[in-house]
Amino acid sequence: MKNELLLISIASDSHRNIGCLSLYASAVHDGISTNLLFIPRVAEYSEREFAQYLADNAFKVVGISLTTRDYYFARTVTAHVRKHLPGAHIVWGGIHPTSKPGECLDHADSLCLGEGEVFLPELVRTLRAGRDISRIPGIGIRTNGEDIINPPALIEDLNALPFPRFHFEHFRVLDGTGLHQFGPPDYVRYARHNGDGYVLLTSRSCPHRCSYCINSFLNRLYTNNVRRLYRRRTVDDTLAEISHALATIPGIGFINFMDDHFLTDEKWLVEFCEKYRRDIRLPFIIRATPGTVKDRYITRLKDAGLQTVQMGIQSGSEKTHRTIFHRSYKVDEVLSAVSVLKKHDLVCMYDFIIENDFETDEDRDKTIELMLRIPKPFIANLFAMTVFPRTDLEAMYRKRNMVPRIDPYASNYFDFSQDNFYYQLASLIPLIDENEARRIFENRHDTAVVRQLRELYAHKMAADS
Ligand code: B12
Repeated sequence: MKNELLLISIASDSHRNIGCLSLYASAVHDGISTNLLFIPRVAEYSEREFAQYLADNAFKVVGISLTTRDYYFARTVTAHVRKHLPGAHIVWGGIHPTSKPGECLDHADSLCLGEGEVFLPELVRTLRAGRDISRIPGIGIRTNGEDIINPPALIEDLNALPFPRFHFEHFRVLDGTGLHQFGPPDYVRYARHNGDGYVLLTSRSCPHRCSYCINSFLNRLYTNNVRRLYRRRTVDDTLAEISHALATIPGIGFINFMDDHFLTDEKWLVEFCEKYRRDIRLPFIIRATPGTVKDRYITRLKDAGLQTVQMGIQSGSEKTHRTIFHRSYKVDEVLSAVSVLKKHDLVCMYDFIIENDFETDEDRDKTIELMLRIPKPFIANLFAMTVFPRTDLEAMYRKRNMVPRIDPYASNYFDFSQDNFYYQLASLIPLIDENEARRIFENRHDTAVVRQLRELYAHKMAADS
């Protein structure tokens, strides 16, 4: 059947929707005629163009992928599908429907909780055959006012999944220039910060459950029905995906591994470095956690092409790590990791959660003290704490009757109170002279110094814009 399924990604400014791309590959592998539509900029969305596209194609099933910040726009798109393609079955999937099925069932005909590569082809086949969809693992539906939510099944062997494919002829993008075929220029335009990079994952889930991360919820969601939550693809499967991408997408300049923990398994790393160096040879980016950065790993990875490491440091307060974040990092561990990365002359990006309602100024001082000890150059990614639905952090807020300042449905991690002393100083530490930064920090109770910091920060903001 032609044009049976339409998948819609509304991730802002991004075609790097790994989930959607993987679903597309699985549906096509299953013989389902599928189109993938990117709507990367809400402000450029046009109902008229979208309606025309729906009328031209008459899809039977429309799948929308959403995170929490996409919820309101997903509702708009869904309402337009209902209006312009009334017979279509609308299924929502992604982290938001997985964590908040109730409110999503107010809008979608069905939901996919958890991973969708097995679910989606099964849903399409079941609908095609006119059979009952209510027994599909991981489905959420509402019948007669009652929500049926089936426990999701986890995909045990990631290598068995077909890897993402950029079938440009079946990809569309709807933006300010209208609805058109997705082409290589869109690949670069909607790459967020990644330009000509190719983004992928070698693993899924996470052995840790940091309170602010969605894995603190997902680990609970799957606990009862899986043997092993953290799964990693083989090196060969990973490299086959990269080789395929390089053969299909023109001009890829680097590879961006999005795994939270790239450095988990030494045997895997040794094989990876050998084969990546031999077969791919492009610069690459990884993410790591302080406890896993070891000189012998980084030496090999550097030799294979490692260029950038992003690492979540988050706070300089061990108390915050232990009692709020539920991750057991020691300052010494962080300092040892940053010195290894410095030694190998890598581009270093460190994440810090600067605005945190549970911290005292004493904790915040510790973060600044730690930042002052990190060898430069480094890029500081500063975040204000965002509390996502169903995370352990959300439970902590609820327990203490506290309301987070940032709305995860609307804002983002960068939405700071601009007059925040710690945020201003932390933004400047990587950029200004160390003694100057130290002087400001040590005189932080002096109003003239605070004023001076504000001016320096305003100057930086003006330069950035
Ligand atoms: C890679 C990644 C990114 C990448 C790519 C994002 C993307 N859209 O794919 C980049 C760097 C661009 C990114 C950016 C951001 N991210 Co991000 N990101 C991740 C990360 C680490 C992995 C996501 C992933 O690819 N998973 C693997 C795929 C296979 O899983 P999946 O996406 O969930 O999709 C599967 C299922 O959900 C389901 N499914 C998904 N969609 C659909 C649709 C249908 C129809 C069906 C049936 C099924 C289905 O099937 C898929 C395949 O199994 C997650 C953490 C995590 N563990 O998920 C955070 C995460 C998704 N990101 C998050 C956030 C907040 C952001 C940012 C807002 C950060 C910021 N301030 O800029 C931006 C927003 C990006 C955007 N526009 O969407 C949060 C979202 C929390 C929430 N409740 O919304 C997460 C969960 C991290 C966290 N804090 O815990 N991110």
